[in-house]
Amino acid sequence: MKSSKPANATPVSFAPNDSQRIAISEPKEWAAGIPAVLSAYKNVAAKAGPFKGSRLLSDLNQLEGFDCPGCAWPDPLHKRATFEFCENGAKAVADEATTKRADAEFFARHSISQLRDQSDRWLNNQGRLVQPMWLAEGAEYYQPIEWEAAFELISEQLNMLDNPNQAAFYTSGRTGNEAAFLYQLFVRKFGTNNLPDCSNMCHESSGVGLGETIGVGKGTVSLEDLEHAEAIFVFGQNPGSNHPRMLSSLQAAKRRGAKIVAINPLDETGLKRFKNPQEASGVIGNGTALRDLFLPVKINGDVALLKGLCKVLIERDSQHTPILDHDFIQQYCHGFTAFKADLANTSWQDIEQGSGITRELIEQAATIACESKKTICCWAMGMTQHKNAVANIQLMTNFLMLQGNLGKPGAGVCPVRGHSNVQGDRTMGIWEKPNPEFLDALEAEFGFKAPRENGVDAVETVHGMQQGNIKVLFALGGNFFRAMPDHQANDVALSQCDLTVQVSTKLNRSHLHTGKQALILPALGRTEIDTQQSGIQTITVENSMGVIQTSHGKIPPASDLLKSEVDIIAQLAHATLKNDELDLLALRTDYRLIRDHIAQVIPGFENFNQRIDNLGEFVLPNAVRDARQFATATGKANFVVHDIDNIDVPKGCLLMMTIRSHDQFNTTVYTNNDRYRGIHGTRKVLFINPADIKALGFTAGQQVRIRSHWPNDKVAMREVSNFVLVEYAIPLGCAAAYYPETNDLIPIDSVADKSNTPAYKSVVISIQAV
Ligand SMILES: Nc1nc2c(c(=O)[nH]1)N[C@H]1C(S)=C(S)[C@@H](COP(=O)(O)OP(=O)(O)OC[C@H]3O[C@@H](n4cnc5c(=O)[nH]c(N)nc54)[C@H](O)[C@@H]3O)O[C@H]1N2
Ligand SMILES: Nc1nc2c(c(=O)[nH]1)N[C@H]1C(S)=C(S)[C@@H](COP(=O)(O)OP(=O)(O)OC[C@H]3O[C@@H](n4cnc5c(=O)[nH]c(N)nc54)[C@H](O)[C@@H]3O)O[C@H]1N2
Ligand SMILES: [Mo]
Repeated sequence: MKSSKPANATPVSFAPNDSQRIAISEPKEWAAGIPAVLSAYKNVAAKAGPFKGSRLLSDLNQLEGFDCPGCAWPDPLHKRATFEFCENGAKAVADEATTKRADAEFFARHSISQLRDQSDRWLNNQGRLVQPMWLAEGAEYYQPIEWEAAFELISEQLNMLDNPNQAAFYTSGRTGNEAAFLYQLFVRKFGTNNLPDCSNMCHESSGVGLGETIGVGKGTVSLEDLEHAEAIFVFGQNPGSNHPRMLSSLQAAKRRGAKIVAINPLDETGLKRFKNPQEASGVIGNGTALRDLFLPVKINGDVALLKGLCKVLIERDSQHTPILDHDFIQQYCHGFTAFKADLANTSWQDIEQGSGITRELIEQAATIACESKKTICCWAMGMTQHKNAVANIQLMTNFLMLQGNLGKPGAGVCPVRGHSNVQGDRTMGIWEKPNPEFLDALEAEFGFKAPRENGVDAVETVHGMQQGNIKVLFALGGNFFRAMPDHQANDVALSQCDLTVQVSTKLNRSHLHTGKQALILPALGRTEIDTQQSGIQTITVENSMGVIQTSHGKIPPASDLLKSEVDIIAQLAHATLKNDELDLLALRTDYRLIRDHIAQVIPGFENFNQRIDNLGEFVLPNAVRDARQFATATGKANFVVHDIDNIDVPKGCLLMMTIRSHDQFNTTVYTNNDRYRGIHGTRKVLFINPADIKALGFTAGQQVRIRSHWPNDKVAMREVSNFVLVEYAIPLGCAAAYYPETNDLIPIDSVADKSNTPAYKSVVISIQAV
């Protein structure tokens, strides 16, 4: 059954063809409504079966149910509607609760190279992983392995390393707080801070940017604030697909008279009009118009746009009509004079050219800000995944600071997080750059010396593997290979590792691009009942607005062989840290014991168990929101000067962003459709302005190759093929394609300044005929 596999012998297919009957239609004018409800029920019924399916939906996001494994959008505090879920949450749940199984027999039938030729959709559709699998060195097929043997193999490889920094421990954002805390404790006891996570690819720029400007790397608003705001600016976000429940909050704000401004190269359907499926009028009526103003900013044009907005606010401010909050600026801010001087020196020509938005439109947006006493900026990946992403975040914060829109009801910053517990994992210490106070508290609680040297982030992990400095990659969830840019670099890097381990629920491409040996360890999902020695366990998560909530699995596990993430980490720690006096195995018997430790180590978690026993959820403190305290170097909220530094796009090239469709969760592709954008049957499309199609000498519907260009690229040519040109309302010179099919076009070194986040949304491309 086995054959030898020299690294990279087979041509690697990074975007296998998976197109069905392709149909392209006009983008939709409204989101949700009946089609969303039907889609939710159809998905759970088809994958989990009608009985289990409706049970799942009735437990989803309920106080006694489980937290949605989809996005991190919050639930209303201490109250829930009967149906507190969205279409895409239902898809995430259905996908986990599928009745299909990728078992040992499946792996015996499919070699690694055969599986590589399959699409992400096909891989995910094979069902739940149900037993530990091992890929021996040189083998073409995975084979079953006992849990004990798997832990022994990992501990043996870890203990063979010259030093602990030769291992990296990745986390994706579905991991609950208890598992995350235990994991970082194990990793630090093992002796490294090499804890890269999906945050490095996601909101890292927000954390870095906000840390410098306001001293808190998290958002400062609650759900209530959002619903009471007078103006909401939504930058670089597509909530209709990625945070559908946010539309209900926007609707509530609108009904109270708020104005909404959408800043996006695409006029996303979800921000146009919303038919709330919870309401009768949402089913039969016309729904609620959401955005009042749409600014079709050029990709990467937000710095220029924000400078324009701030410039108008300052120019319009006078004694007669005060626009700025001078008391706030005086008392709480630093650097205003330099910021004001920089804006005075920034010409309208540069602003218009850099943003692609006319002064007139920027003035209109500024008027909405001027008329509002409570403004919120929301944002997601459209702001964080560019070279100048940190500047984007800081200028949004500065824009709010001008009018004192921080630390008061109805106002503030709202970075909308991705994975359901990505924010919580960071709070629990999943961070390659831990702060000293955290490590001090960890040492005091557990009586050991924690490593103090910073570890590697996700991009540095690839570099480390490339250079042979990292030899073991352990991944708690996620799809590291596929989610990262530059598959060519990443494939070679991974193949040089001695061992790669994936703790997973579903089959994905990271199981196919591995180290010399590889393991798949199947884990319980969020929806499943987690039984340990002391009984059924509860876990906790932190949503995008700093609320800690409980989650209780409700359905029987997909297999008796599955282990919880807590159990897996405890057993791995036990096997690896052989003479450790702390009994990590004891902690898995009752997750309350882990929470007692968290309460001792992490500020804001005092009396953790009692508080969740009483109310099921509580709000973490936030110095900016609660007390207008800014833990920055100056002790104040900082205005920061940034130049307009647009990406240089050569003539004949376009700037491409990589985005999500309505039917995927990150690298998990459910179908080849993107209902709101009018795409059916394929993911290999390039959205492009009709005038650009013409100017470049192509025709709509034509199949093309996409090539990327980056001056410092070490790879001679990057190309993906058979993409269909789709005419779309997108600014001239811009294009969009889906992630992850286009990830190989992005060089590993093309990253954001300071945050090191891959610049997934600033890719210079050219198109060629096939
Ligand atoms: N159903 C579903 N839900 C999800 C996910 C999923 O894949 N599926 N993923 C989860 C995760 S991990 C995350 S991080 C979030 C992602 O949520 P989003 O950030 O909404 O996801 P993207 O599709 O990356 O969308 C980015 C948006 O930014 C815009 N954009 C791109 N470049 C620019 C720019 O330069 N300027 C401006 N102003 N806009 C720009 C794009 O047009 C697009 O509307 O969603 C989370 N929720
Ligand atoms: N080009 C491009 N690339 C991007 C982005 C982009 O916008 N453009 N976005 C980036 C962003 S924002 C993010 S967050 C990353 C996402 O990066 P990741 O978080 O690494 O990727 P996911 O696709 O969310 O991971 C999916 C896998 O997680 C596993 N899984 C699901 N649930 C569980 C669970 O409960 N437990 C365990 N152990 N495993 C589970 C399943 O096996 C599934 O196949 O991708 C990044 N990559
Ligand atoms: Mo994300």
